[in-house]
Order: sequence, then structure tokens, then C-alpha cells
Amino acid sequence: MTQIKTAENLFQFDIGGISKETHLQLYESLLMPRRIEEKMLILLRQGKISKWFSGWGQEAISIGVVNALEKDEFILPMHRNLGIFTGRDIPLSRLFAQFQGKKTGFTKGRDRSFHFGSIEHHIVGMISHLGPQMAIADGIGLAHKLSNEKKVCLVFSGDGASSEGDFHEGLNVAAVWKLPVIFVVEHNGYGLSTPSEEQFAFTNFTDKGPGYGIESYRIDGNNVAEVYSMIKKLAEGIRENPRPILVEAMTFRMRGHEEASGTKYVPKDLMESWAIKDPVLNYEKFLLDRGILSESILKELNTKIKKLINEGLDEAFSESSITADSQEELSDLYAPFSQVPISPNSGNSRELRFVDAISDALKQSMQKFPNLVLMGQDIGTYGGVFKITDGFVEAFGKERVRNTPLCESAIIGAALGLSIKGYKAMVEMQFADFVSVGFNQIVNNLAKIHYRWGQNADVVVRMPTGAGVAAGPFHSQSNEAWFFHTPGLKIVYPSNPYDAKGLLNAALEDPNPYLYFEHKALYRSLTGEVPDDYYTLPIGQAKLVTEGSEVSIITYGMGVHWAKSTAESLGCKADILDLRTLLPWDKDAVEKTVRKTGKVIFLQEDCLTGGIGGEICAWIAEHCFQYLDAPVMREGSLDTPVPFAPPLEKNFLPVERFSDKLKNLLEY
Ligand SMILES: Cc1ncc(C[n+]2csc(CCOP(=O)(O)OP(=O)(O)O)c2C)c(N)n1
Repeated sequence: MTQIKTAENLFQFDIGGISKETHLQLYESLLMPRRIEEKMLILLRQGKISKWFSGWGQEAISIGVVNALEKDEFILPMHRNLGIFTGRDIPLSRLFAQFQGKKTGFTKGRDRSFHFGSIEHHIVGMISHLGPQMAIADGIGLAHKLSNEKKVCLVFSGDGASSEGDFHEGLNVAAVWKLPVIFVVEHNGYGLSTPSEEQFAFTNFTDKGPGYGIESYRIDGNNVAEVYSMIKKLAEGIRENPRPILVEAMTFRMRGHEEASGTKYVPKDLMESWAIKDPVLNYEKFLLDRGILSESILKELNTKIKKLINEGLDEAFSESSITADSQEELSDLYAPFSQVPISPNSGNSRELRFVDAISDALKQSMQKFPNLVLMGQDIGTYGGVFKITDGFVEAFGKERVRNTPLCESAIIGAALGLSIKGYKAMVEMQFADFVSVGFNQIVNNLAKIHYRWGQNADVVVRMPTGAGVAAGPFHSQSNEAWFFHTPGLKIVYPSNPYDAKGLLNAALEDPNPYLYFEHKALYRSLTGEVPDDYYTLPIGQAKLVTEGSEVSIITYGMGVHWAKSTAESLGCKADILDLRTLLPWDKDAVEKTVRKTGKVIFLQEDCLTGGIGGEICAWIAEHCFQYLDAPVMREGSLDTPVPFAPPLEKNFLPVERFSDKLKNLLEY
């Protein structure tokens, strides 16, 4: 152990209401992460572990927090919160196996260090992006509030991560919805090498909280007794009167950002001034002075902890390194779910517009799943900009049909938080284009969480998409390909009212994350027979829309309508295959039609480069080459943003070029 001076009289550990037993328990709890870290630093030097994020000097925050909350209250820690994991009694052998990338770790070797959660321990671990944790905590808090559970959820942030938009969005949503969440900012002076004054222009987070309408407190993060009693008191208050609270815990990062990066940029006197405030040594001294701790107890505790650490390490080291199994890797991508498509009960149906079929599905899914919550901008009383949720507030109440502030990232993150608590969530993007500001939550949280640590994301993001409505570059994009490339998501894209209802119901039923694309130009221009009853359609199954022997046109969404009209006007006999699901897409149906016609063209509304068609055509070239009588062709929109003026937009879209290309293919 490093010998350093301690800071006599710096701390008020003698806080009323903490019994001797609690003091002892806090101390033992505090000792564990320090001793583990000492050991990890040795292992790092020996090359036995690859990376270490130090929490040295900040342990009192995690330990105060973890002991103050009930065991079944969720905590969302960051990379310096080892004490949260040890404080929740996570078996050390599993924790070390996690650090070593072993199979019995929490992520089966798929993610590193503290990047994991454990529902059993009510811990939701971070992704590297830091800020997205805040919104997940909001979602958990929302679930607590909706089910009146009288529980607190607590999330950490560093002072550096507070510059992220997610920090702002997370606090704002919590404030507006009065969510029972404690936000603890560990104000440790640096974000990697950047000091706080280069990170933000305010001094303390207690100045920032009130701007959001959030009660804020500053505490000494190196004083475990203060952290413990403050968090305990705040949690008790929140359980009775749900509301967010911001706690700024003042502390200092005593080691490098991670071990390899060092601390050269930290002034020596600053380091020394904090060294004497060491949270473990000072508390130890206090307890010894008060006779709560004796040298013999100290020895006993250290022996016990050392033994636990060594046993845990022995077990983790004795486990052989992981062997890859592609089948297992792929099958863990999604939460297990075998869909059994549901047929409508009666034969009753009626003619519905595309937009009404979507609304009908949402309504019936809301009736079928009392745990389904809808969130989106203006979807409450106003009914959404496309009126899809018109009347829903009256039918299902404001709690389940939630108007949200203008913050896509926080709402998608909150949807994941709801899912962690067993809810289902649907998030309506006002326009698919705006998903760009919620992108990270989708591709890094929703998509990866099941693969990483087995937590499902029961979330459907609805995406009003597509051009042809003279709405310009930011209300017209086809952005399904952004997500097509992301393992872990499912993507559906119906082309008609019947499919729209059946596929939306199916997506909402499945506990995995979905992007559901709905073409705005079809909303009110297309009608079709739609069963009255609830039904679902098979995910991953394409549909042959027209049958013909001359050529296969593979497409989806608006492309289906363009393909039909073009084939008709050219008088060609085409197999038109509507993919309906883009992820996973129907390889069997694609192969079948290619084998039948020997000539294939892919049509997409999206720009040509990097679109869905590129992947599917490559697959056809590789797997169906022997059935082909002509090159595999593609048509899509111009590789430009979507222009506003109708003549430009018409030129941008692929319809006319498609007709020419189809003629070429037929004549080949
Ligand atoms: C979005 C994003 N940008 C940059 C990084 C790289 N990074 C990781 S931790 C870190 C500093 C974080 O500082 P702070 O939030 O104060 O936490 P601390 O490390 O001080 O505990 C940075 C820049 C990242 N992980 N994610």
C-alpha cells in the first residue's frame, strides 16, 4: 500500500445517524475496490490484463451510493465505479473473468471492463459513449413511476461527459417528467487530459441543475459517510415524492485516464493536495481514532479481502481462454423469440388508408400489451404530425401516450430503460430524417445490448420516410441503409396497408429492436383491404406481388408501386418481389425468383451507392450466378441529397431511369 499523509480534520465523518456497524460495513465495502485495484495494477504491469480504468481516490462515491440504495434499485455506473459492482456482491471470479474476456464473464468475452450489466444485481453498465446512460436511467425511472414502485434509479456521469448532448437531454427529460432519478456527477477535474475549465465555463454543477429545474447538491465525494448519508436521505425523499436530483460529488482522478496515459499534465501540487484527501486512509484513521476499527479488525478485514480476491483471481485465471463459435455469436445477437404469426379471428375487413392501417395496428397492440408505452413529439393530444395517434390519449391516457420534449436520443434511450424494466416501447420519429440525432442510441445501445450482455431491447422506432412530397433534404430521406449495416437490429418496410398493420403488430410483439419504415407519400394515397382483427405477418418473409417469367424485380416500399406501374407500362411479365423485411431479408424468396426468371433488377428509392440493393445484388451474383442470363442490375436515386423543387426531385428519384434499365435488361 502506498504510504501517504492523511488530512486530519479535513472530513466530517462523524455524521449523525450512522451507527458503528454501518461505519464498519462502509469501511469494509470501501476497502474492497482499493485492494482489487492494487492487485489489478500489479497484474497490468505483469501483462496479465490489458487495460485498467482507475477509480483510485474516487471509491467513496461508489461505496456511499451502493450502500445507501436498496439492493433492487438500479444503478448505472461508469468506468471508475468498481465499488458499485463489488458493493452489489458480484462474484469476484465472474468480475475478473469479465476483465479477462473469459466465457464466464458477463459478456462472454464480447465487451471489456465495466461495459456490462447484470439485471440480477440491478446494474446497467455503460457503453463507451458515456452520456447515453443518462437516458436509460430516465427510462428505468419512468417505469418505476408508471408502475408506482417507489424506487430510485441512480446514474453516474463524469464532469467531462457532461459536455455531451446526452447529458443535457437526459436531465431535461427527467425534469420535465419528474422522474425518480439521482444523477451523480463525479467532478474529478479532468476528462482524459482536458481540465474542467476547458470543458465547461461554469464552476459547479449545482449552478447548472437549477437551470433544468432540478434540485442540486454538492457533496464531498471523498467522504464516504457524507456520500452515504446524503444519497440515503435523497433517495428516501424521492421514493415518496418522485423527482430528479443532481448530486455533484467533488473528487479527483488520482491516476491516468487509463493506466497507459499517465498524469503528466496534472500539476504536482494539485495532485498532492488531493492525495492527502485519500478517501480510504482518512476514513480508516477516523475509525481507528474512534475505536470503531482496531488494528486487529483491520488485519482481519485485509486478510479476508485478500483471500477473496486471490480466490476469485485463481478461478478466473484457471478458466481457459475463450473459443469462438460463430453459431453462438450469431444466435446471441437477438433475444430468443420464435414468431408464430397470428391470423385474424374473423373474416371481417375494411378498406383502409395506409396511415389508418398503421394507426389500427398501434391501437390494437396497445390493447393487447398493457405494458406498451408510446413516445414521440406531438403524439399526445395533437395526435402526431401525421395524426396516427389521434384519439390515443383519450383511449389510453397520457402516461402511455407520451408527448416528448424535442430530444430523439434521450427518448430512444428512455425506451431502452423501459424495456429493461419489462415494458415495451414505441418511439415515433416525427420524420425518419431526425433519427440522425438518436442514431447512437439505436446502433450502439439498442442493437448491441443483447449480444453484449443478454439484455433485450423491446423497442420499435417508427420512421415516416421517403421522398416525392417536395419536402427537401431533411424531410425526405431514405435512411434504412444506415441501419441495415448494423447487426442486432430488425428492419421492416411495408408497401401496403395490409402489410403495414400485420408487420407493425409483429414488430411490437417481438422483444427485439425494430426500425419500422412507413412511406409518407403512401399514407393517404394508398388504400387496401385490411382485416379488422389483430393479426401479425411473418418477419423475414418477402411477398411475390406479381408473377411473371421474363424478369425479377426485387424491391420494397415505394419501389413496389414503381415496379408495378413500370412493368405494366412496358407490358413486361415480371416477378415483382416485395422484400417487406430488410433485416433479416428473405434469401429463399430471392433465390427462387432469380432461378425462375434468370434476369434480375433491384429497385430502391434510396441513393444507389451503399444501399440495400448493393448487398442483395452481391449475394445474387455470388449464390445464383449459374441461374443468371444477364448481369444483375440495380437502380436507385441519384447520389445526392434529396432536392426540394419537384422537377429536381423527380430527376433525383429512380423511376424514369428504372424504366430504361428494365428495357435494357429485357432486351439483353
Ligand atoms: C462520445 C465519446 N467521446 C470520447 C470518448 C473518449 N473518452 C473516454 S472517457 C473520456 C473522458 C471522460 O471524462 P469524464 O466524463 O470526466 O470521466 P472521467 O474519465 O474523468 O471519470 C473520453 C474523452 C468516449 N468514450 N466517448
